[in-house]
Amino acid sequence: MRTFPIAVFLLGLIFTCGCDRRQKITFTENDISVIPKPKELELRDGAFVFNSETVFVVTGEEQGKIAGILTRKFRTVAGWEPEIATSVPSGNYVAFRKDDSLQDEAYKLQVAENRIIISANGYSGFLYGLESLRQLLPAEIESPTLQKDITWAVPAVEIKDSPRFRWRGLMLDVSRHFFPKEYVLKVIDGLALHKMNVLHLHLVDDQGWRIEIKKYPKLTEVGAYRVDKEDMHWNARPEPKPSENPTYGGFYSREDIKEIVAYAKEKGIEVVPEIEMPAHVMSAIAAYPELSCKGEPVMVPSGGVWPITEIYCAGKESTFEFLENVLTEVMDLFPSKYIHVGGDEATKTNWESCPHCQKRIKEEALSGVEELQSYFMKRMEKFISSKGRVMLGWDEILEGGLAPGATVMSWRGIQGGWEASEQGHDVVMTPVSHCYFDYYQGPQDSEPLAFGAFTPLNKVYEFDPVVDSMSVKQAGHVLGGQANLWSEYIPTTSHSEYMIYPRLTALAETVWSAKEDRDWKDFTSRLEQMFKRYDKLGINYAGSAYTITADAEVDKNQNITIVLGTEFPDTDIRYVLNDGDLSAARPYTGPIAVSETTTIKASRFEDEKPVGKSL
Ligand code: TNX
Repeated sequence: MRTFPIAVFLLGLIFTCGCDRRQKITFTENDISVIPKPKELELRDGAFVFNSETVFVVTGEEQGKIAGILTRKFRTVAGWEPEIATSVPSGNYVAFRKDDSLQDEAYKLQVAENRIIISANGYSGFLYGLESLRQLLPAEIESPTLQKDITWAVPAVEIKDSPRFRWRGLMLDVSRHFFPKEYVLKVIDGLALHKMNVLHLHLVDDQGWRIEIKKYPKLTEVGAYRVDKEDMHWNARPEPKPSENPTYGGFYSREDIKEIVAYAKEKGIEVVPEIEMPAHVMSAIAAYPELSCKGEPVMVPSGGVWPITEIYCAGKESTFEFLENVLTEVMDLFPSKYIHVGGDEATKTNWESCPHCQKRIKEEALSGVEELQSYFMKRMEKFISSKGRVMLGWDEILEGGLAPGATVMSWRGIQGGWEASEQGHDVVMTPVSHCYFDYYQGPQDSEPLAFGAFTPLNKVYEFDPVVDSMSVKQAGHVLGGQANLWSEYIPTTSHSEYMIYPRLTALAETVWSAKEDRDWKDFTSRLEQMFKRYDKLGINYAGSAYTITADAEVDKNQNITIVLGTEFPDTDIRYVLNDGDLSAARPYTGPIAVSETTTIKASRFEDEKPVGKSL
């Protein structure tokens, strides 16, 4: 990575050459804030300026689709739309060039004053080249309305870029709370902006079955709805009574799923379905009680259930027949290489006392219920791999022996991923320590209710899917990383966005960019530019990283000082003591000494004005 002078020169119009577009505009590196950070970026002199005469030159329908993503934006914000053509004009064009020497997903973006060339070996590379180009344009390109007096200039650069990991994912739990299809499509747009390429949909859990299955209509008729107890804390919701009406919920029809999958594909994203088993399935058992050991009726729970004992029976053949039928329909709808079958958090007390399960243990010469779960998962793995797909499961699938072709998603920490990779299996790292976006991202008293643990932005930025203690061989099995957004405490789409952004921005950089390029200060300054894009895109991101925190420090002489800070370096914090007014605030330059009861009022300032939450 080269460094460039920091001073900002915007020389504006130095010369105009007959046509409007040959303006001389000079950018500096500070004007460039692409996230995730490209591998190599060289700033050149000058700029390319888009105008109504600009042409996108494509070969074939796929490139046309990619070009359309940006040309449509110009239609909205500029009132004109660059033409998409197949022949190269003399200048003022963006051309896609196939370059088979580049690896999958890699791209080269060359911006010169008279033309832009995006080179790649295929769809994803072209798409990522375009996404980088989009981030080089003024943030107004993201606006939903016509923008006046904007010069659509892009700095002359040469970018050579490719991802560090091939799995760059986000999981949405659409079971604990259901989110409409339109929101899922919006999340896909957000993922594409960050060059993420996997959307994992957690479609099944105790509190709701969210995908239409033709052969088992009750899964959604019954399993998709619960008694509405949304006014109560998730873990304080009483068991529903048969007299109560299940009205709260929803599901994706087959048509919805097809639309989501197709939309995601256009944005370079694979949608990986998760069909949980053998636990987290009370919604299915509510629909078809015979799937459990006891076969007794249950209702879809309205909130938390712990421990999870109401699970599929692993003894009856009919359970496997059901699951194979369900997975067959799921695989018809999702072309993804990976099919996630959950496997987590099964409490197997019912298996201990179930005659069917005990018979199975005996017949298969298994050591007990742990190995019975392993039998269960191995059977599913055989079925899934017979269809040419790869089974993926949470790290519990290691217990009692891992199925031969399985890939492991390591969530309880890194240990599962470590072990599975040592056994020669591929892994996706999603440790709770860095990747759980249902955890708090700021001080609890200034945040909406969340799962009671803490994953601030800077913690996410420290994530590394490869652990130091892994051998080179193990590291080779790490496909990448993923954030998980469990939705027990997230009832609305705007709240969901709040939990995703900007932590997704940090995660995207950890799974795309080179590890040695990680630089918190540089990241936060680029992030501030990204916030402008989020504003225009109507994304409800969290400003939690700006929240001012106060820590008291006591030295050995009992002197007390108060340290103020935010997650952002160089924040302009100002404060007043006791009853002072913020308009008279003085800049915070270091720890504040206090010797008696003192009230400190502090705020972040921008352009001499207090912004965000004050403390
Ligand atoms: C653990 S991660 C779970 C989920 C919860 C989550 C809450 C995993 C495989 N299981 O069922 O929603 O914790 O953070």
